[in-house]
Amino acid sequence: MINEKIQNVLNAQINKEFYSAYLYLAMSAHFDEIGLYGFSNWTKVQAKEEVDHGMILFDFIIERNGKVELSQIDVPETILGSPLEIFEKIYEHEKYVTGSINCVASMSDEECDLASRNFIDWYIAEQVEEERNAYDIILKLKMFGDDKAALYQIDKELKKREYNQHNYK
Ligand code: OFO
Repeated sequence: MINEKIQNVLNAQINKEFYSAYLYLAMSAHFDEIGLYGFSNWTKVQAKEEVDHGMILFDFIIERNGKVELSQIDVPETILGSPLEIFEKIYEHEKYVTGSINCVASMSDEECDLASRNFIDWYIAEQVEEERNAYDIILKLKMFGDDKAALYQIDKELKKREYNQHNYK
């Protein structure tokens, strides 16, 4: 059975993953409103992945005979700014989530909960990818974002992102 301290941080992490989904959905709606449909697609796909992240935690707590406790999801901030500013926010947010995942890992070590420690490794690797994906788009936007034709090309590229369900096992 999972210990209570780890159960609490995993439940808190579920909330953070679903908040992330809300945040990306708010961004997706904003990009739709201004006609950047590729950016909208990219952030919508990301929102679905965040739901997967939350559900993997949900299933793990149950698998460990623990108790899932869902809490209120905050309303995401109003999304304003250029695509570059929004992706800088995404990068900051993902760095925050990485910090939170790292805390779950070190707490699992402290509590000698090796099953949770092993489980959270998947998230540690996932966060490397999440940060890199956002950073990669920031680099493109910094290089070409002021040029409307280039922005149109980046938007077309982001339209190609497809959702693939994330599974832990
Ligand atoms: Fe779940 O990784 Fe982003 O927030």
